[in-house]
Amino acid sequence: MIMAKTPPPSKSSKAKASVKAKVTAADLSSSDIGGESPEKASALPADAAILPTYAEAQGSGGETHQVAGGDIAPLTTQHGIPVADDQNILKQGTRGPALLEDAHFREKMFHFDHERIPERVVHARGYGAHGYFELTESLADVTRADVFQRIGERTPAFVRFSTVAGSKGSPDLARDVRGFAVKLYTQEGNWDLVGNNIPVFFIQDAMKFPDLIHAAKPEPDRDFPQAQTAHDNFWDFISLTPESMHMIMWIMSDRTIPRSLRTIEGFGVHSFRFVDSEGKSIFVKFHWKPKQGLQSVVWNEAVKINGADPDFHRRDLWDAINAGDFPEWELGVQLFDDAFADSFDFDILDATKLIPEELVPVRIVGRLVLDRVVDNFFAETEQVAFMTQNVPPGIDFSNDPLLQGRNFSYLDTQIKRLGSTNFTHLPINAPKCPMAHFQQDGHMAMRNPKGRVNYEPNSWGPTQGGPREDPVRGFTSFAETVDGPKQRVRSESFADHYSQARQFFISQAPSEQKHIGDALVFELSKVERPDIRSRTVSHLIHVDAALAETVADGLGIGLPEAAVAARAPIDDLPPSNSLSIVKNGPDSFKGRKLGILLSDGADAAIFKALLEAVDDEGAVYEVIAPKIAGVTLSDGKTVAAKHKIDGGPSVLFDAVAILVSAEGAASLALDAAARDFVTDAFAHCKYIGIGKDAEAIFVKAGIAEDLDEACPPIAKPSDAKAFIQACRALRHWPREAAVDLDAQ
Ligand code: HDE
Repeated sequence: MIMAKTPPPSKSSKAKASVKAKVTAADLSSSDIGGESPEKASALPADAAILPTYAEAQGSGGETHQVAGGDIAPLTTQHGIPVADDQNILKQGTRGPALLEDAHFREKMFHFDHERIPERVVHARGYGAHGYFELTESLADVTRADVFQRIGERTPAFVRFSTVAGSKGSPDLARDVRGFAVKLYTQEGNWDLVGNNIPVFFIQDAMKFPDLIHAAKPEPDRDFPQAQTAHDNFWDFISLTPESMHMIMWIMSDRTIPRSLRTIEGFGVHSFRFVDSEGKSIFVKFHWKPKQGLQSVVWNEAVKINGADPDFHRRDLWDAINAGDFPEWELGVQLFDDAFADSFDFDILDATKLIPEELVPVRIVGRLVLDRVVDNFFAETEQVAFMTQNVPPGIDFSNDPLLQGRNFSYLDTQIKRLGSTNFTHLPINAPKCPMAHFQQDGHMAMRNPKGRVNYEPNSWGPTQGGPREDPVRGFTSFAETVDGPKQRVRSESFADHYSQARQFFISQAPSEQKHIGDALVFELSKVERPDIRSRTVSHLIHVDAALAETVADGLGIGLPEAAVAARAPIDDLPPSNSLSIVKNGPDSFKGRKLGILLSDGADAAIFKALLEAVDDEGAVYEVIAPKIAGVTLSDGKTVAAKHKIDGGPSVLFDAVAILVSAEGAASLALDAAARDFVTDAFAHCKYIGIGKDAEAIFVKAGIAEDLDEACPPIAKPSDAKAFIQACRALRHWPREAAVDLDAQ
């Protein structure tokens, strides 16, 4: 690299540089720097040190960006030509115009200009990881799918979690459905189980999907609100689409504000088919059940997490996998036949309905473990292409009109998004089993068939003629007999819109029911048109009269007339425990995070005991302190902090402990961020361990009088274990009544 220097340095002037102040850019006008003109050069003070070259300055902090003939591979262009200078455009002289001849610059800039691809039209924000699926129970009796034959066999997997409505840069804790898309690279082709963390959907027929998504996304004239359904267009569509009521109960529940991607369930949603080697078929619904248990945050916490750490979920997954705490899910199947389908109160082809586990138990047949983060986000998570139509032999579709529509959409969307029909050549999308076909050419073809033959049938024989159909091993659709007139119609068997919404609501724990009411009031309070608010409530009356009253009251409106129901709801469906998060939480604090607020002089023995207890439980901790450099404990040892207090609010932790000296407490009591730390933890019903001198903070925060049994003292080291064990309950829901006016 050439950097013009003026005047040329003599040995003596270099020596002076070490003792005299250097001339900085601020001392010179920009036109002075690097100038060639001798007049300008002479304007420098006689004893001025020479500015270092760019390379010298870069090197002064440690590594330099240049190596001359060393061991490190040289930077090259995309065509492999070694690059000597990656800092400066090729120009005429030192201050002249750039030259078109600079192929390296053009290549670098053009490539940059093309870096973005269209984000997914839905599920734009996502995060993926690699792992494997291991079969624990053979399903050979009901399906010929290769992946379900051999117990103990592992199939490579890639999973992408996502939110639905927000754009790629939206925050993780938006109230939204989570996508749970699994690609299993089976030995008979890729199987994409493209599911959600909710077992039902908003609509029954794919025809309505563009309308649903238009209504949920930012309103088209103003392009807001981003990543939220709390606006007129969404609720207008919903209130005019009663089939969405069951899904509405789910999305207004805490399912849509999960604590972690590791603590969500996954569902295939639709009824699929298994087909055995004799062509016999049985229906199947797929479930992923997290070993970590279900867990969510509360709404006020979600709002604050979005500000404190918009990447909360992706960071959590990244950290857990890198720490070796591999998230795991069990794969469960609900199997049922035509006789069950005929006797069921609802249509098994209707994706707004689920089959309660009490009616058809979930049989656990395998486990999914995520044990490797991606090497490159774009190459893997962004370019992965899931398609519902990717099912290997032995798995088939039902006639669910939503699934049928999806099977059209996904291939089309990948071609648009990835820009070529050859997206299957990308390593993340390529099958890991043998593959042979005659599809060829197109943009970015990387794997065209070898040899002379690119068609079939051909007469080039078994060695040169290429692949052939295999009627035995090949995919064969289930030979279902279907009859009827061609028509656009919704089956009468899809007409009950409220019964399962009600069943979901009555299956919730009291705190969960309260959250559903709160969420409805919150969302509808953001809706500007009163008629949309009351039309929504008119549907809730069919779900649960008390819920409708709570919401009407929260909005300050009278109870409207009940909506006209397409079919009278069944109001005595029994509650189902599997529908509640609280009833399916973990029984340990494993994989959870404790935030420890420390000050100088905090009790070292208690701190040590707390870390041991956290470790014993399989949990993790982070230290928050007034300064990022950390604190000096009572034994004189220093502990580095992970967060300065205003960068590590308590919303980032599952539980908190306050270990401070009396002096530390007195000074932290004056700090708004420290007071928020404890008041938020309290308001979000978290467990709070209170070190012996911490009281002043709680007094100043105004909650000292309210502290309850979930705020135990940690006055001595032996208290630490009991505190961490108490944290297993995750939240102290009875406190909600004390911190929420609506609950009093
Ligand atoms: Fe999707 N959906 N969807 N969807 N969906 C997409 O495909 C679509 C539906 C789901 O991490 C798109 O690659 C239609 C239900 C997930 O890459 C698109 C209909 C369920 C993901 C598309 C549905 C899902 C998508 C956008 C109704 C749960 C993210 C980008 C007929 C069972 C996959 C893309 C990933 C993505 C279409 C309904 C789940 C446009 C037409 C129901 C998890 O093809």
